[in-house]
Amino acid sequence: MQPESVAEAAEILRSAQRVVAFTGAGVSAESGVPTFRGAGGLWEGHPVEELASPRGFYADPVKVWRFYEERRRNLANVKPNPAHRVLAGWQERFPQYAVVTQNVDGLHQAAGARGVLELHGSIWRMRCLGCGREREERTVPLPRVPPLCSECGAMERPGVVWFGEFLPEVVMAAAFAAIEGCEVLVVVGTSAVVYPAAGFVEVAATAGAKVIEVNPEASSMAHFADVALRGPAGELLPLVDARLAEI
Ligand code: BV8
Ligand code: ZN
Repeated sequence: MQPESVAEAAEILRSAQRVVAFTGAGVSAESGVPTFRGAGGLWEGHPVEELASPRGFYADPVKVWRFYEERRRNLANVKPNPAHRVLAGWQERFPQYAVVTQNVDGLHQAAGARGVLELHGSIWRMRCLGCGREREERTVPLPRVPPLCSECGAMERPGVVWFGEFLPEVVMAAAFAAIEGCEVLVVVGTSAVVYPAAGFVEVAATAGAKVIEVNPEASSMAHFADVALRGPAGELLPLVDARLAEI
């Protein structure tokens, strides 16, 4: 049985030319990656400020690195789920398409998505605090924590955007352009409470885009949604994709 909203979502997408998928931690939930907020969330019991902010890092780099190492270790064995695969597949379907994610797990890319705009960076990237060198590092566990730059010997930090830090300018500009110009914004698995990313939903809606939300719960941007698919993305996105193939 397909919820009526699946048919409505497919109808909105059917003739769309410019589509953006905007995702949060919920799109990776069915891959076994804990979300941030809600029961068992990553921030639960963890003082966010101490673990995902520059001040927290400089106060105790080893503690923060241990937090990121544990997430890298958990992520090393997870695979993309059907939601990631549908969103990657849509790059063949829509002439203008972008995946804009708040996630740092790299699962959209692992599912085959290209040109993914990572607003909050990547847990697989490191940045040297001395010379600024950035590198991809997939080794788990790291040979040493905190890692040191092989060029200048200074300490490296995770290549993610912490609270109180600006989002990467180039990525922000590309995301803004894609979202401002899209006809349909598919918002998948985000509570939409972290800014400036969350503000993208209002940008799209104000620019006249149709908004489809895929989330078991109503996010704080749900009032912008034209259609709400209230359930797990790993189940609902394949239904929308199948429906698109029929119409
Ligand atoms: C900034 C990377 C300018 C790290 C993250 C005071 C001082 C300074 C700044 C602020 C301030 N007050 C407010 C701010 C702005 C702040 C902010 O927005 N805070 C919020 C919490 C109020 N933002 C910032 O600081 C940003 N920078 O503003 O710079 C500036 C500079 C200086 C001074 C002032 C301003 C930087 C924000 C980036 C932070 N980094 N992550 C890391 O990962 O360790 S944010 C973190 O939250 C993750 O990236 C995550 O993606 C993001 C958003 O969370 P969600 O993805 O939405 O995940 P969540 O768990 O919340 O929700 C999951 C959803 O999935 C739920 O709705 C659930 O129902 C749903 N779901 C569950 N299962 C499924 C599902 N959906 C579908 N299918 C399922 N199966
Ligand atoms: Zn260096």
